[in-house]
Amino acid sequence: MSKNLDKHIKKGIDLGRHISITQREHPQATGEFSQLLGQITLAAKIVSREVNKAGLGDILGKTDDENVYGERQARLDLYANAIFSRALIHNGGICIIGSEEESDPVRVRNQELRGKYAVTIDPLDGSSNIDYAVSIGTIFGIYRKVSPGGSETEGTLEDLLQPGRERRSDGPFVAGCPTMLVYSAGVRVYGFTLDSSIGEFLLSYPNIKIPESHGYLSVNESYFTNWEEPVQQALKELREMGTYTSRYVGSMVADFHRNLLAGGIFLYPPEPEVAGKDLGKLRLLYEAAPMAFIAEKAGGKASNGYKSILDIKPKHLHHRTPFYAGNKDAVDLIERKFAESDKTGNED
Ligand code: AFP
Repeated sequence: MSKNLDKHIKKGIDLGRHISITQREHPQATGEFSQLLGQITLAAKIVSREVNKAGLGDILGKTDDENVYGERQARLDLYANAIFSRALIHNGGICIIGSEEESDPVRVRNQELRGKYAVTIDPLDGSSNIDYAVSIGTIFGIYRKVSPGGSETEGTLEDLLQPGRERRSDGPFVAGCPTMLVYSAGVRVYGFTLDSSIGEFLLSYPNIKIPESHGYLSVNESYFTNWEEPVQQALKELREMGTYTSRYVGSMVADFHRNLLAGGIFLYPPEPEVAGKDLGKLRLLYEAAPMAFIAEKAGGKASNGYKSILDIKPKHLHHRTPFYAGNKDAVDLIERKFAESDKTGNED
């Protein structure tokens, strides 16, 4: 960001104005990316409104449907998926969406609506917490279309199965108290807080940097005995350092967001002997890669124990990965423990 533009990025400016100022950094920009972010913001506001009044209507609870992972879908999951899909398809300038709630990608068939971006989305992460007034949120990721034909042609799987490093922008939106939207377009990480009285996201964190060497250890410790030794040892050492303490919500957007601001590490290790969890639980495309992008842009790190999450090329839409993200020193320690162990590594 040039110094000249920098002076306009002050706390309190609204997201729309922020997007238009930062767009001036890119003289070649056509405004399509800004339009896409605008649509994501609009959908985030609608979902936030629904999440905050959940309980009052009939939107709580589970449906009889299951997603592709065999998890029962919550009503609010499906609602959020529908709101984001509609906002993105109709006015987002995208060619394809990969959603955690859909087994197949959704292609934009209408050429007039189609644009040069591909989006991945977990419409409501932490949805098993919906009924308990715990913060939940959306995780989105934006790639440029790489399949041939530009916006003349429909998006393909190739547009979605790109390593995280190719991402154009990522962010979580956390619907809680307060509701926040965090995003990075590749340089800084910005945080906006929703002022519900005026319905605008206002800049509250102009340049988020994850603190170093202290904070929270966020992991579901009930699986401890299922983890590999390097993870167990690293956690033991982190605890012994005395600068880390434990906090786990069980809603990654909330855990990760707290650690981004206060420091710490979020872990979802593999459980090699547990069916379906040999690579952990988190999905590379929808959960791990967008959070890794934010972690790295905020000066932290995200790894699968062996290499950066951003360097893993997804094998398929629902590829899972072990995930360790947060303070650089804590993630380095985990990588070191794996490197010292005699494991050959679960490369990806
Ligand atoms: P849900 O969206 O099904 O609630 O899953 C949330 C999540 O992917 C992530 O947000 C949590 O950190 C993690 O699962 C919690 O998993 P455990 O219940 O195994 O700790």
